[in-house]
Parts: sequence; structure tokens; C-alpha cells
Amino acid sequence: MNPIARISACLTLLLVTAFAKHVSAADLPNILWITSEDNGPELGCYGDDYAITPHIDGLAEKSSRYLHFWSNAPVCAPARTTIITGVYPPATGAEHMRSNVPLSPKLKMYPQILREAGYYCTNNSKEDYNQIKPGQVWDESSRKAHWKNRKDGQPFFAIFNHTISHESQIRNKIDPKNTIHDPAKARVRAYHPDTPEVRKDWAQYYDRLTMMDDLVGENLKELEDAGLAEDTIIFYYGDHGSGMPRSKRWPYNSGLHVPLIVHIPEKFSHLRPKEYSAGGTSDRLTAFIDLAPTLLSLIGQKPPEWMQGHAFAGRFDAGPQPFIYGFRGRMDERYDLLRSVTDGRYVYLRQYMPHKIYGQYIQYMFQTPTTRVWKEMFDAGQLNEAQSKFWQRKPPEELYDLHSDPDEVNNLAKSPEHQAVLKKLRKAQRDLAVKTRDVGFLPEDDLHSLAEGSTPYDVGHDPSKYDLETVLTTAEDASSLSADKTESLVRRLSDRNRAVRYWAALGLLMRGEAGLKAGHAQLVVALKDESPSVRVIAAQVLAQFGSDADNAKGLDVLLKHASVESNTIYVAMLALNALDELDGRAASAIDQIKALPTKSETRYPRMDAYIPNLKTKTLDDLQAAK
Ligand SMILES: [Ca+2]
Ligand SMILES: [Ca+2]
Repeated sequence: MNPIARISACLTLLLVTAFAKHVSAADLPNILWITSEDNGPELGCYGDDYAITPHIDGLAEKSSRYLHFWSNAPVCAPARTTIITGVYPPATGAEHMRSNVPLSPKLKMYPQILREAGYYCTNNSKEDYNQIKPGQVWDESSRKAHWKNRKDGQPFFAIFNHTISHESQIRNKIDPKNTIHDPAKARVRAYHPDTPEVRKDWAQYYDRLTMMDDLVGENLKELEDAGLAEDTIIFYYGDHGSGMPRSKRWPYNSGLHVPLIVHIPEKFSHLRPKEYSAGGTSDRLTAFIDLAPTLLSLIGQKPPEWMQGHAFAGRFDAGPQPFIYGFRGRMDERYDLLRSVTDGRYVYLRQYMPHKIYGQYIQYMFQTPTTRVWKEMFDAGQLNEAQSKFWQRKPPEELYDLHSDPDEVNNLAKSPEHQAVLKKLRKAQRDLAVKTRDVGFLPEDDLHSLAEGSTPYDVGHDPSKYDLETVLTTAEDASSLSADKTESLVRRLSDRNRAVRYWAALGLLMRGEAGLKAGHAQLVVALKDESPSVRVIAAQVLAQFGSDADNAKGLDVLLKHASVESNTIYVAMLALNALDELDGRAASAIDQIKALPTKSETRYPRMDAYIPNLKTKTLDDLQAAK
């Protein structure tokens, strides 16, 4: 070999070695995520004097604490689904609590990408994803999953999720030795009544947070004892707001704002975001949608184009963003649809189903004493305006100023001096729906029938199958409640797009007697629509607001669609919700409702309780009224 060739070969070898060293396992950070269930920033380090959380506070002292971090969804499964895919569940059809939707082959779950990069990935242990896993996602996902089981020298990504703070733990029996918070000193939120039951639930919630904090302390100690503290990036966060009613399940700040503490040790200081300082805060707007891209950025990988969030640390830090977003679809057995957005100070909500009350009866939610006493006091006329709102119908738009109104009870949507910020946030919310191809505007049954042989995400991204702009505009016109739109909604009952017809029928339902009067003839025709969702909504309008003859026609259609044996579960849930909303106007059908099946041959994993719950509540109301 001549000298030049020899030098060149040496250089190549050096470069290869240097590159290999650059990506070697030893240089990749371990990443530990400690997460806790159903808790907002009710922690000492977030300035909550009532909270006793020394371990998390200690972690915050050497980390960066995020002031505006949203979980995107206010409830477990859709929130966790956002994280695992890095795609908004409204774009993948996985927004409904709960569901079981196939993942587009164009997408991956982020641990698959980490594992390809050499990481040992463990989840201990809750998954609760609304998307079906595409093959192996974790090296281990179980109560035994632990970074300790990795191969020598292998970098790890490990999650430990603490369920001790979950909604169910607020209302169960607690060991007296753990009841350390005095209910008399709890802060009762402006939307709740101030009663002993409500104070007790808030106090037990804080007791559970202290117990959760001890477990976080154990996770941190374990890491230190293994000598890994300087090699490991740590995230601590809550999975959505507190399990108290109107936090969990509601995409207000009270349901979406969660703590996020990020510790990046000195060894990886090059991965810290600009504003990082130990013991300091970050006022960047960040959310669950950003977690997967941030993880990839921290291990030096460019996040794929299909991920819909922004890395907020690491090599591909995308910089500060102007907004963060929230959403709510079906909650257990109850349909609803709304979207929210904040710029950090103002929170905007767009209600697409304003005819439904906020506090629709969800069997699981009503197990909490606060929910029950709150509803009883409303029924007895004992609540003030802010406390009553949860049991009433919704306005199409809401706007809250977190500076002057942290409990979000003073709606500024009609305030003249807030119209500029309202318009800004309204546009941001709409822009996101268009940009991410939100398929939440399709009835759940249509979503799945359209996606047969494909996936909801792929349907949503195919303009020939989903005319988002037209459907969204109809949903906006319907839910605006504006009388000016009634006539055009009647016309759209015969549109060729079935989702447009669905929103047209819903728009008439939202307008009650006026809707029926304007579209009576077209609603009768719609009882034979090719779309079962359109048939059900048209039947509800007739049965709820029509003459006795209309009522009989409507009930007949609803009862046929409420059978889960002869319809999909989505159609059956829609029809049962309609029957429940009819109350006394369904009284003549009580025996037929009793005879409705609760099981079908088709399996719907994760949804077993919903049909029985709907049937029970519908019949309980009818019996009580007798
Ligand atoms: Ca949760
Ligand atoms: Ca009812």
C-alpha cells in the first residue's frame, strides 16, 4: 500500500471508529419515565401548599419543571394512545374511550423505533391503548418489566406507571394511617358544591398523591443505587387531570394540565433545551403528542414526518409552539364530541354536541361520591350558577382566562373585548382538525365501515373517501345552534355524503321542536336512509319532538337499531343513547327495551360494559318515573 493509500485507510478506520463510538450504546442515554394516574399539578413543586410530595419536589429541584403541559385527552386510553403513536387519536379513529382500532401500516408505536435503535424497552405495566399493537412493541410489558433485565451495556427505556392515584382510589377504602390531609383545608373548586363528601374526596385524592410520591421516591432510589443516575434522563408526568369529576373526562385545563418534570444529567447537557436550568421552569407549550418525537430527538433520530407533535429537547428540538390542544369523543357508553386549545392563558372549547349536558350519566363516573352528591344537589335546586353548569346543556363555544379564572367557570365567548383571542383560538382549533385529518366528525359506525380492509387513519388521509372540509363545515353549522342555518341543514339531509346527512339530522335534533318543524318530511324520509347513524338520529328527532304518530315511528326505528345482535355496537349505543334521552317519551317501549340483547356474536374488545350500562340506566329512569 502506498503512503497516501495507507493514510487514507487509516483515516477511514478512524472515522468509522469515531462514528461507531458516536452511536455506541454507551453514549446513548438511558431514559426513565415515571408516570402516575389521574393527577394534575397538585404537587408541592407546583406551588400547591396542601400537597405533600417531597420526592417529586426533590426531583424538581434538580430538573426543569414544565408549566404548560397538556395530556391532549382528559382520560386514560386516548391520552396513552396519543403518546404511543405520536399521532392525535382523532386522526386515527382511536379517540373514543375505549376502542380497539387497527393501526395504519404507515405508522409505528415509538418503542418499536427505540428497539430498532438498540434500546431495551419495558413498560410496567398499564398499556390501555385504543390501537391494536402491530406486532411486538415492548421487550417486556408487565408488572415484572424492569430495566434491570436488559443485556450488559444495553441502553434502556423504561416506564413505571403508578395507579395508586387513579380515580378509583379516591372513592375506595384507605388505610387510616394514610389519611393525612384535613378535608377542612381542601380547596373546593368553584364548579363543585362545598360539602363534606366533596371535601373528603379531594382530601383522599391528595392522600393518594402522597402515597404515589413515595413510590416515585423508590424508582429514583433504585436508579441511584444502581449507579445509573448520571447516565439516565428522567421524565415524571401525570397521565391526565385528577380523577375528580370535571377534571377527568373534560378537556378543560382542569382535565388536561398535568405536571412534567424533565431531568437531563450533565453528561447529556448538549441535549437540554435552551431554557433548561436545574430547579428552573419552562413555559413552553408542550403536550403528550410531543413525547414520542422528543424521545427520538433525545436519541439523535429525526422524528418521522407522520408524527404530529414537536420535539422539545434533543438534537431535533423544534422550538416553542404557539398552541396545545385537547379533545373528547365518546366516553365509555356516552357519545360526545368537542375540541379544545390553549395559548397558555386562554382556553377555548368548541362543542359539536351542545344539545347534550356536560355531565351525561357514565356509570363509572357516578361511583365517585362527589359526582352523586353534586347531581343530587342540582336536582334539589341547591347549586349556584357555576356549580349548576355541569348538569346543563352546553354553549357551542367557551373561552376562559386562566389568569383571572383558574377554575374555568366564567365563559368569555360572548365578551366583546375577548373576540380577537376567541377568533385566534377558534382558527387554531379548526386548522389542527384540517391539518391532522380529524376523522372524529364521522359517526363511529361509518368510521369503521369505511375503514374495512384499511384503517381509519388511511381513510382519513384519502380525500376521495373523506371530504373533511364539507363534513366539518356541516358539523359547525349544526352545532352553532343558529336559526339561520336550519333551512340549509334540512336541504343537506339529502346530500350525497352520508356524514353530511348525519350532521344535518343532528343539527335538527339540536334545534328541538324548531328542527322537527322545519324538516319533518325530510326526517321521515331519513328513517330509511342507507346510513344507520342517520336513521337513528332522524328517529330520535321524531320520537322526542313529534306527534304521537311520529313518536311511534321513531321508537320503532330506534328499537330495531338498539339491538346489538343485529347492528354494530356503535349503532346500538347510538340508538340506546337516544332511547335514554327520550325518557318519558320512550315509556310505551319499556318491555321492548327490557327484551333488548346485551351481547352479540361479534366481539368488541374493551367495550363489554357499555350496552348493559345504557340499558340499565334507560330502564332505571323509566321505572323511577312510573
Ligand atoms: Ca389515567
Ligand atoms: Ca333517561
